[in-house]
Amino acid sequence: MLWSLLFFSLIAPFNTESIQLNGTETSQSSIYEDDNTLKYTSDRAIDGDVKICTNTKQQMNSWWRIDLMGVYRISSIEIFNKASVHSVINGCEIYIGYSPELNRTADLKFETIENFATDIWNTFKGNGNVSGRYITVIYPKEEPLVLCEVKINGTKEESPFVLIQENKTWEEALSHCRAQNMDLASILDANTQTLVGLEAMKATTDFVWLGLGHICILDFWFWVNDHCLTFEYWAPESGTDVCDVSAAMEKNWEHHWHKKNADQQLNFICAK
Ligand SMILES: *[C@@H]1O[C@H](CO)[C@@H](O)[C@H](O)[C@H]1NC(C)=O
Ligand SMILES: *[C@@H]1O[C@H](CO)[C@@H](O)[C@H](O)[C@H]1NC(C)=O
Ligand SMILES: *[C@@H]1O[C@H](CO)[C@@H](O)[C@H](O)[C@H]1NC(C)=O
Ligand SMILES: *[C@@H]1O[C@H](CO)[C@@H](O)[C@H](O)[C@H]1NC(C)=O
Ligand SMILES: *[C@@H]1O[C@H](CO)[C@@H](O)[C@H](O)[C@H]1NC(C)=O
Ligand SMILES: [Ca+2]
Repeated sequence: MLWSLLFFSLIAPFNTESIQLNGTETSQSSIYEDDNTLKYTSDRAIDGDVKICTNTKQQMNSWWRIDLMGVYRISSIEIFNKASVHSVINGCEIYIGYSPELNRTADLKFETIENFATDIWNTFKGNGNVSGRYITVIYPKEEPLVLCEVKINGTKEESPFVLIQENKTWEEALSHCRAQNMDLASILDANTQTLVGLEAMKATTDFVWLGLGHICILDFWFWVNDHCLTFEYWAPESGTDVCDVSAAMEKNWEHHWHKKNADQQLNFICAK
């Protein structure tokens, strides 16, 4: 009994799980097509078969990317390539981040691939403490990128946000959250922006209310829970400030914020 307690307390900090990749989305810079018109698409890196591979065209900065559909702290990334032409991928860089756009400046580098060996699993551990939603493998050379199979371990970050699939004005939405001891969601950084975005994807309306209100006469934006507006993610064409607007996040893709008439009836996101 004591021994097992000791055992678990010793291994607990290093506990990680293999991430289920079947609900994720992959993409890559281009798709190589062979003489039989077989397309070497990005999903072939997570199909469970080490003999079936992705392959981009030969180009500078070829990349492969996975959207984990959640925020994870990544503890290891394993890559298997069967021996064949272009299968040694030394020099590739692995990035982890929150940016829906491919942007190496915004992302954190996990590791640069070195000493890559074919026909075995190559394990990359980074520094064991990098979080994000997107993992990108970039080849900063003029080479095609080949990946036969990728496995990822990490810990999923619990989200404090919950989408309410009811259509309400901004004021009604705020009351609804508060009646349940919650508040309309505040976004303070790229991490919370991503967690809120993941909830917004489930909405039945094209936009969802955030806890970001506007005082017209002062032209002042405020989070309903009094946090300072330090991080901003307005759509480029979100418009000039007019009266009676509040901020809503777009359901799709980049999850930019828009200024919407506060009387519109939208789904909304509460924070626990
Ligand atoms: C990933 O996690 C699985 C358990 O889910 C474990 O068996 C495997 O050894 C882990 N891989 C690494 C590289 O730590
Ligand atoms: C992924 O696979 C697991 C186990 O086979 C299953 O429980 C889960 O529902 C699947 N998820 C998706 C999004 O398909
Ligand atoms: C990439 O990210 C950096 C840092 O977040 C940002 O300043 C820059 O505008 C981004 N570039 C693009 C093209 O989005
Ligand atoms: C991981 O990083 C976060 C934020 O960057 C930091 O707060 C935390 O202490 C780090 N944890 C470990 C175990 O290094
Ligand atoms: C909310 O509005 C959307 C879009 O107009 C609609 O599809 C959905 O059924 C509405 N939901 C409810 C609960 O009324
Ligand atoms: Ca495969």
